[in-house]
Amino acid sequence: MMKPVFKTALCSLALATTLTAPALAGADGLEISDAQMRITIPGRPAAGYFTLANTGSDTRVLVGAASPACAKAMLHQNKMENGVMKMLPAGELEIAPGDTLRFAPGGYHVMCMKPAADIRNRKSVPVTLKFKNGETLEAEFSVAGN
Ligand SMILES: [Cu+2]
Repeated sequence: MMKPVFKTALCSLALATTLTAPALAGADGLEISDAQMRITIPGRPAAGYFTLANTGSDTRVLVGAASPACAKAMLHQNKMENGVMKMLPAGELEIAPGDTLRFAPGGYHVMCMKPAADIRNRKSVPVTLKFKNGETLEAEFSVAGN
């Protein structure tokens, strides 16, 4: 497993060592691994990271996320602009057959607004990834940083 090398405000916490979570349900030809929800301090958004491989024969387009553990979940991207780290909506993310999309500190993340009050006490939370063709992929994201 590759470890992210970026440092941002959201990723200053130690990495959990066991991050692999099997997909619970979903879409053929999509394999999610290393799914984690990283929490920082209470009241701040949590950040979801994962690796998503397209092992199917069609291009998939990731368009959104949802979780009962977040008041709202959004796909975001960190971008360095003029020396300042900015956060932008990720938009639609295409994954061609054979390609892997990585959400990792310093790049893409699932922004989990208003995480559930008890998230710190939970081992994992379910997150549903949404695709343009209407498919969804639900996976358990292990809670890291607590
Ligand atoms: Cu964000």
